[in-house]
Amino acid sequence: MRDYTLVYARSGNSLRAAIALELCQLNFKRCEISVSDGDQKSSSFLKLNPAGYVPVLIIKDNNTEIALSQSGAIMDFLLSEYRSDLIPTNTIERAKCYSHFYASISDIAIQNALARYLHHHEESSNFIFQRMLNVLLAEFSSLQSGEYLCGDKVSIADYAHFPIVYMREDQLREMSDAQHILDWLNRMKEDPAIIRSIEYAGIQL
Ligand SMILES: N[C@@H](CCC(=O)N[C@@H](CS)C(=O)NCC(=O)O)C(=O)O
Repeated sequence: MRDYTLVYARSGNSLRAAIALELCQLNFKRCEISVSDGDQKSSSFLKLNPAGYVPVLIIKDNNTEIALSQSGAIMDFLLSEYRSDLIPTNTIERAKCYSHFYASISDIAIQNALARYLHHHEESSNFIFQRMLNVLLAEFSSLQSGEYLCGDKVSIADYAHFPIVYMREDQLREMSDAQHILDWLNRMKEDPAIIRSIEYAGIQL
């Protein structure tokens, strides 16, 4: 019998991990920390993740305990284990789906964070934000052929993308070419797992 604890803050990457846990309908403990108070730099947290980032999923399995960092790894682990219906079985379909998944947790998430961290440097922040939007628009161009990123069925790719689209909803509303992304966002917001996770880990900018 495994025991799970999510160490998280109100943040996009934490929301991704929370969504994965909620999708699996697992009983898990929640441990919220405050990034603005610097809790992620405390010695107890650094023992879990020496990089000092949330989220961390603590997995206790019999006598072993693993602290798993990286929201993408947490989501991939949990959905592979408990919700493999959200991951295509066909290897080509799966590769296409993971291309979206990795874009969300690498290119988009990193540029989203940098645009936030550099808000005192308006020009640099806007430059990075525009680059992030370009990737986002490219990612969601596939929505023209279906309701979700990998076709007509929701998948791990949609759940991985949700946090940053949700976070940036107001900015997307100001754009003339993002209505299809907002429509997707509204569909995703009806998902019970997303509703539950937003309650404790959600953040909009
Ligand atoms: N690639 C990591 C990024 C984690 C990350 O950047 N976490 C942020 C919150 S969203 C954090 O802990 N920041 C603390 C800090 O910058 O000191 C993931 O997906 O989990």
